[in-house]
Formats: sequence, structure tokens, C-alpha cells
Amino acid sequence: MKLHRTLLFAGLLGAALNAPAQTIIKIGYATSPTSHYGVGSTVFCEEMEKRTSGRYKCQQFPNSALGGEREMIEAVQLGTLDVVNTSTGPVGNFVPEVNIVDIPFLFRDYDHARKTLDGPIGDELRAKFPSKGLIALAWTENGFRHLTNSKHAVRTPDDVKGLKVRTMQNKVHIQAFQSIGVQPTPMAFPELFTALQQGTVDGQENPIPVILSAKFAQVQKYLTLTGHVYSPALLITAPALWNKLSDADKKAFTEAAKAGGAAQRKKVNDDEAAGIDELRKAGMQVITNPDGNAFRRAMTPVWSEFAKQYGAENIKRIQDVK
Ligand code: EAX
Repeated sequence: MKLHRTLLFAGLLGAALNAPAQTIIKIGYATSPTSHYGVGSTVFCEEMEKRTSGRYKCQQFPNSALGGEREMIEAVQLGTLDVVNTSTGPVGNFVPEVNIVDIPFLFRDYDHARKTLDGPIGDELRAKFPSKGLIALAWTENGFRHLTNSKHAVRTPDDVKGLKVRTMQNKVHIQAFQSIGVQPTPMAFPELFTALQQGTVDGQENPIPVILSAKFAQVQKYLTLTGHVYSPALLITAPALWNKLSDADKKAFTEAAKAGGAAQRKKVNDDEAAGIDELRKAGMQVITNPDGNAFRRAMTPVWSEFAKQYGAENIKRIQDVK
């Protein structure tokens, strides 16, 4: 019996020694596993596992389980979280140059945004991360943001005046809303559903995939398809992890992140195509044709401010991407 146990133990030990060591990568994001962030993160994880022959494997923390996006980025910086899939909303607080991509009405459409971020401009922005203790693996996507509220149908900027609107903790967004006469309430995403439910704020703005997965239709009646700003996202990791990787594994992580980004963008497209009807069915009244030019015009004054802060030539360079 004793001998038998010893042999069994030796056998298990042998198997453990032969199996390559597996490193668990903790990844966090704001929304549910079936949302765009969930789809993108899962593809990233699967590809990473496959491309490293299982030496790296993910443990996912969806639904803001590890806090808001700002907190998750801080955790990556500190090394207590390995990867975050986050909107750029709070990223400008860490890497100021990234604020430029959150300017309202900067990107014409999805093609324009994706092409810009996947090209030299996006690469140059990602190159700003390492000096801030972060590595931006690849651009993913949150989507064009639309306005919802619980009070009345919004068609023009005037209709927004007087509404208490939650914004991200992003100074570009805060300034833009102030410029149309709205006093924004910056707030972390995990607090938002309850704030809408309790009427602490009347409205918020987010892409369709977020409005769907966060079930905002339960607490918001009106959806206006303003598309006022494109909301990029990123897979971000920490230098502590990155610097340990072999060149081949770095490549595996980068390729996996690109695949994750592509899957996330596809999910955004799918949600845009099917989600608006779903939100109608869930009881929302959808204003599909707000006065877009009026919103654009209302935000024009703050553009000269952005030009000063982020460089008129940098803004123009983005606009010129065809
Ligand atoms: O990234 O804070 C926000 O409104 C974000 O769009 C959301 O967390 C998904």
C-alpha cells in the first residue's frame, strides 16, 4: 500500500515536471462575457493560448468585477492585473496624448476610425504607453456613442439642456458636453446603472453594445442616435509581464490581441445592425434622425480649445485619413 502510494506520487510528480509550466493571465473588462468586450477578450485569450501552445491561459474578470476602467488600468500599472480591455475613456489620465481620439465628431465613420487607429497614427499613440508603465497591445473597440435619457425625446442640443448626463471620466468629453450647455456628471461605469435607476442622473451616452449588455433599457426610455463620438478601446498589459516574454511570445500576444480586436469590432457591427430593434422591443423609444448638424455646430466652439491642447495639425492629420 505504502509502496503503491509512493509510486503514484512519483508518477504524478513526473507528469507535473514534464508538463510545461502554465502562466495564468488575468484579464478584466467592464461589460458581460457575451458583450463586445467579452467576445474580443475571449478571442484574444484563445489565440494567445493556442499560439503559446498552452503556456499562457486566461482567467477572465468581466462585468467590472475588478472595478472601473480607471481602476483596472491602475491595477495593470501596479502589476496586480495582467491585461485590461478598456475604452480610451480614462486612458488620457495616464497617457495624455490619447485624449485626441476622444474628440467628438472627429471620425466620420467606423472605417475612418479603424483605419486611423490601425495605421501610423494609432501606432504612434501606442508608442506613448511604455514611458507611462503600460503596453498597448492593440486597438479594440467600444463604438460610436449615442445618448439615452429617462425624461424626454432628444432631437437637438437644446433638448439636452437641463438634463443631468453622466459622462466618462474624460476631460475631452466633459468639455464637449459643457459646450452644449450640459453640466456633465463624470462617474465610473460600475456606478452608472444604479445612478440611472435612482435618478441621480437622467441620462448617459454609450455605444449600442454597451446599452444592450448593461440593460440600460430597464432604466432609460429614450435613445437618440447622436453618434456624437467614436469610442476606441485597447488591450493594455504591463511591462512587468511584457518584459518577461520571449520575442516569439511577444509576437503571439500581439497577434492574439489583433485577432481579439477584429472580433470585438465585428461584434460592434453586429450589435449596431440588430441591437436597435432589440432595444425597441425592450421598450425604448428610438430617435433615429436627430439634428446631427446642430450637435456638431454646438460643439464647434470647443474645437478651438482642442486644437490648442492637442495640436491643430494632429487633428487635421486624423481628419485627412481617407
Ligand atoms: O467601455 O464608461 C463607459 O461609459 C464605457 O463606455 C464603458 O465602460 C465601456
